[in-house]
Amino acid sequence: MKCGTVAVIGRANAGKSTLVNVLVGEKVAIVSPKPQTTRDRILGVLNEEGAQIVFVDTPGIYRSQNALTGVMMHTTETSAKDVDLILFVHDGHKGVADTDISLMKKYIAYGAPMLIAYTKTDIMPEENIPADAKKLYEEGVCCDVVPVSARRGKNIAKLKALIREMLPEGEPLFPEDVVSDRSERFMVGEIMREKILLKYDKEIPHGVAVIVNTFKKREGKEMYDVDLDIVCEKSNHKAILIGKQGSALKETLAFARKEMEAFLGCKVFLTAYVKVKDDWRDRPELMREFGYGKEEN
Ligand SMILES: Nc1nc2c(ncn2[C@@H]2O[C@H](COP(=O)(O)OP(=O)(O)O)[C@@H](O)[C@H]2O)c(=O)[nH]1
Ligand SMILES: [Mg+2]
Repeated sequence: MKCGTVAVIGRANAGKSTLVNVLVGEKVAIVSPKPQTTRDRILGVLNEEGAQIVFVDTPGIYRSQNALTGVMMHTTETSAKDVDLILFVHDGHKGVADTDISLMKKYIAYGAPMLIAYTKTDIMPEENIPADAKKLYEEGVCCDVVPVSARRGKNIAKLKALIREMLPEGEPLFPEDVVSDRSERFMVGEIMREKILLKYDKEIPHGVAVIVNTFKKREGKEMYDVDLDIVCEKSNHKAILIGKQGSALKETLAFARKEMEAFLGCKVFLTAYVKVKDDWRDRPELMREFGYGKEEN
């Protein structure tokens, strides 16, 4: 059968995690309009008749600003090596700049076959697509370009078929019922972080880490107890996260709990405390404590 790993590479916010979720058919990675949403390497596994495709969602391509983005960029780079295929995700509605072309060429040079998913075609004029494809071809980006919309599900079947074709024959790496290498415990923390990314503005979400202290099913009950620490970088951020008489936090927790319940298929009793750890994103020992830069969580 066709089996292999596909590294999903591209700029921050290009739409990588959204595309991986759509390809896998389940939410394996959180998504938000803010860059730096994905901090870890996450595997999403697509099982089909005669094929297993393992997508490696990555944090994306960054210029390193602090120790955390440094680790994130390192994760992206190591993920792009030793895979069967690189799926380069390009945000089509932003056009094609010379810097995009040099990035694409850089990853082609890594040696694995490459395919470009030119995404977000739902929010751009259709006539730009052939012009951009021509530009890529003329500039020597020698691989297939597939225009898709992850949001609308457009051309996803075609992309999947092409990926499948390009993978080698082999044995599956995961059991058939596995969709992600991440635990439910990890996803619950990520769901919390996604809701914070969606609800708060500016620099607050980027400085937030979520630590899962408790993730436990109640004995004999269809219910999970989840206790989290929401760690932020500054005490004024803590005040904003909590809001007047706790109102902002309450809303965010309710929002997160709803999705956790849908994800786990049962009730969740959610508690969370907001803590401040000054500038943790520049403190490698704290980053490690929060689980960043490790292969597994
Ligand atoms: N209109 C449109 N928006 C998209 C599409 N794919 C992703 N997005 C949005 O782009 C933003 C970044 O997506 P995300 O998957 O987190 O990007 P990543 O940083 O590359 O993983 C989110 O707000 C998504 O909802 C698409 O096909 N069409
Ligand atoms: Mg992402």
